[in-house]
Amino acid sequence: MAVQPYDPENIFAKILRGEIPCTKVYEDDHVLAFNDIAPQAPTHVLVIPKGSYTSYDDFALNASDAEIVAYTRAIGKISKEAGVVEDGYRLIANTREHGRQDVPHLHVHILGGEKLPRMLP
Ligand code: IU
Repeated sequence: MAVQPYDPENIFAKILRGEIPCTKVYEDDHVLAFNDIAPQAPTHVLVIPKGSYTSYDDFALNASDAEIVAYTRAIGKISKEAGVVEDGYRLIANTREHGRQDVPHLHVHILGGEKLPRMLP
């Protein structure tokens, strides 16, 4: 399947434009984070870059160094502020069709607050 261009009508783009509300947990110049609407664990935060990046590969290959540093650092900060660092947590970036990515704007899930089910790999 061909790589699709960024869709500005995806739900996270609408959240970034303020057209749809979210429960914000963190924001800086490059990053927004909010609670997942259907949490799969006591802590379930989605962290998104503000730039229009479809998926992890798009971001990693096309974002500026400043955006990449900000995003990486924000994921660390939010995990710490959520209180999951000591006991542990999981980061997930479902990517494109085979990765079962539903929303085509890069998002990393931060999951924690309980011992999570084992998963592949
Ligand atoms: P995925 O990795 O693309 O499958 O994850 C999308 C997530 O976005 C999923 O966990 C949804 O519960 C979540 N979500 C949301 O938080 N708010 C929304 O309005 C919609 C999806 I649509």
